[in-house]
Amino acid sequence: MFILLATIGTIIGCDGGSGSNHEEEAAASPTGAVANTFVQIPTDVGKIWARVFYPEGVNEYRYGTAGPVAVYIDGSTTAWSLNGSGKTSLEDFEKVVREGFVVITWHLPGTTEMIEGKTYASDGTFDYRGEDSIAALRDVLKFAMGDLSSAEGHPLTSIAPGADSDNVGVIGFSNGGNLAWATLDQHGSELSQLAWYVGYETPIDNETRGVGRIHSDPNNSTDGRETGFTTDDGFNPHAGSWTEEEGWDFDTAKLVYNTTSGKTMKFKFADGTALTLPGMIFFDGNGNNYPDQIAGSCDINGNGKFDTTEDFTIGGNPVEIAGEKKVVLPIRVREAMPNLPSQVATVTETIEYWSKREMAASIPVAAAQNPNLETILFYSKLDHDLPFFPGSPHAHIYAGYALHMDNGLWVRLNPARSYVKDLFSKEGVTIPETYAENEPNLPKSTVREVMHDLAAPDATNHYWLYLTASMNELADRKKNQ
Ligand SMILES: [Ca+2]
Ligand SMILES: [Ca+2]
Ligand SMILES: [Ca+2]
Repeated sequence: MFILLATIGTIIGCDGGSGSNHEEEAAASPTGAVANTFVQIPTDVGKIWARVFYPEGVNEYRYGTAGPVAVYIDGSTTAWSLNGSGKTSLEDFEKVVREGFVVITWHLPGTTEMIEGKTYASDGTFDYRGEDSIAALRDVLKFAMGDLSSAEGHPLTSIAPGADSDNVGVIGFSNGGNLAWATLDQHGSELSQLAWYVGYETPIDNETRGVGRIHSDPNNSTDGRETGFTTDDGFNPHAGSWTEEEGWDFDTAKLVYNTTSGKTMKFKFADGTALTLPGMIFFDGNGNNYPDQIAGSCDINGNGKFDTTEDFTIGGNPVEIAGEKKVVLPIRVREAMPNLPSQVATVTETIEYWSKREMAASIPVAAAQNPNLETILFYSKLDHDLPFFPGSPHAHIYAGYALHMDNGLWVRLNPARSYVKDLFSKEGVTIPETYAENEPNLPKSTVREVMHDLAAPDATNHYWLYLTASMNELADRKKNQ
């Protein structure tokens, strides 16, 4: 099966981005020109298309004739484009290259798209970021680290001569972070040269997702929960609690699967097809065993949030298991609901699915194989994906931080202020005064209760600047070791 992506926009290409700031910025390097090329990487699951962005001039790398390499992994559960995606544009990559990096983006197996009239089809079968995607990423990383040449027999340095195989890192963009860590878990011994990891608000495990989703906010223009943000009201009032020790705990008796309402659940698959399941799965706030909604929303009283007296519907992830299209729920939800249709993954299938798709379980294994890996976990007060459990602010960031600390990895919550300031000033933006400088490797007990205070201000418009600052800091640390 191939995944067809629409052609998106125009290639920004070698002539760089737009805006006067970029012209002035060129003073830092002779031209700041960015080149890019498409390349096929031979992997265990066939040839995978990748696209390499690099400085056009041989002396324009971060450290003169040499510079770090960043491998990008996009978020969501589906495929992404070599031409940029919703939250990451080619211009974002080009800004990173102007900091002296080589950036590699790539295709999941079974992904096909057309860019400027040419078709790019990665071999293999799209597997919703499972075993084949993990194998493909391993080999893309080996290409980045100079251990593997392209399908045409060319090493990365034949494209980008300054690519430093000792200074290679990964950008785990949102759910992309889970694929990164699953790969380091399964293939860490082959990837122990990987120097650094930058994460962007990755949902660390299936349990923290029980809190709801930002995109479920019933009204993006009102601040229903009075948090200071208008878009974080997709909070599940029946979520219960999350703790580092106990994980997710909630009242399972509130979970209901009702098939008599005439309502259905629709799930979209990567090949464009949809699976419609009869009935609805939901937390039953008012205890009537019926999914109460008005115009498709559980916000019955229209106050812009989901109240404990209102219902809250549960979504799932689409996947194919042994050729069958299925929907996967959070493990504890699935365990609490034995009588679901056959299109919902069984408990065993659910556990198997998540074992390859959440970084919580992978960090200890990965850390043991690569104890020198250094990480910056970037997050802001307004998380782009998940609200947080009351009493456990930004639990899914904290959980990742805690696992780094527990397993002896160097880790920092958000980049150093100096790196942020540098990039913001290049863009003509003032660094927010409230930006917190968090020392690396702060004890867990120091950060646990104050994760919200330590978070960057709302980064809606600047997340790529923060990510680039994080990459600059980690690459420089590696260079200076
Ligand atoms: Ca809202
Ligand atoms: Ca109800
Ligand atoms: Ca409400």
